[in-house]
Amino acid sequence: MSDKIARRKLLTIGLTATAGLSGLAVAARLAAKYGLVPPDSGGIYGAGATLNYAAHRLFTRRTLAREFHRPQISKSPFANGKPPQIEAFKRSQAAGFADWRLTVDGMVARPRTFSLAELKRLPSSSQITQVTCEEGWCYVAEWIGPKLSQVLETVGLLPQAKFVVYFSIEWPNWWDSIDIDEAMHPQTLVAHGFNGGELPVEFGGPLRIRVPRQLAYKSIKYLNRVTVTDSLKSFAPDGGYSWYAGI
Ligand SMILES: Nc1nc2c(c(=O)[nH]1)N[C@H]1C(S)=C(S)[C@@H](COP(=O)(O)O)O[C@H]1N2
Ligand SMILES: [Mo]
Repeated sequence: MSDKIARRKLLTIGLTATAGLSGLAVAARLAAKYGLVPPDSGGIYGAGATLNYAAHRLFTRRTLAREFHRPQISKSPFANGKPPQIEAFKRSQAAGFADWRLTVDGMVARPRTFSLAELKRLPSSSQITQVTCEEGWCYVAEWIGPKLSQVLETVGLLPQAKFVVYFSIEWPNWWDSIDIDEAMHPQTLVAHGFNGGELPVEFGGPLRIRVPRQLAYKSIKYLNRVTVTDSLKSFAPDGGYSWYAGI
C-alpha cells in the first residue's frame, strides 16, 4: 500500500469511527484539518454533508459515473420543467441560438466568450449516463460536447483555482458550483448534443453543464457563464439543496 493510500485509509477510518463514536461534529473537525469541508457545512445539512463530501473526495476523486450502452438510452426521457419563459431566451431561440454565448472568466489567464460554433470546434466527448433527480425519477441519455476541463485549459486555468461557479440564463434562480476536482473530471461536459442530435431546449439546449457524478440539480441548463474562483464567499450556496450532491 502506498503511503498516500495508507494515509487516506487511516483518515477515512478516523472519520467514520469518529462519526460513530462521538458524533458528526468531531468528524467535521477532522475533515476541516484536511481541507475537506464543503462550503455549506454550516447549513442545514451540516456535519452529514461534511462526512459525505470528505469520504467521497478521499476515495472516489477519480471514479467514473456508470456509462450505459446505446440500447439502454431511455425511450421517453423526462424533461423537468418548461424552457425559460424569459424574453431574451425566446429571442435567442427564434434566432437559432446564433447569438448564444458562453463567457468564461475569473481565475483564468485568458478570459473569453465562446459562440456555440467555437465550442463545437473543440475536441468533443460523448457519454451515456443517467440523470438522477432528487425527486426520485431518472433517465439515461447520451450527452455530447467538450469536457469542461478542455474549455478551462483553452482559457488557461490559474493554479489558485478551487471552485467553478456556473450560471444559466435563468440566473439568479439557476446557478451552482463545483470544486475543481469535479470540474476537471473527464465526465464533466459542456454539452451541446443529446442522443445523437442537437440538445433540445427541454433538456437545457442550446448548452448545459453535465455533472454525471452528482444529482441532476447540479447539471444546470441554459448555461451562459462559467467563473473560476478560489472561494465561494461571493457565491454562497443558497442552502435549499446540499451543495455536494455526489451519487
Ligand atoms: N437552468 C435550469 N437548470 C436546471 C433546472 C432548471 O429548472 N433550470 N432544473 C434542475 C433540476 S432540479 C433537475 S432534476 C434537472 C432536470 O433535468 P431534465 O429536465 O433533463 O430532466 O435539471 C436541473 N437544471
Ligand atoms: Mo431536480
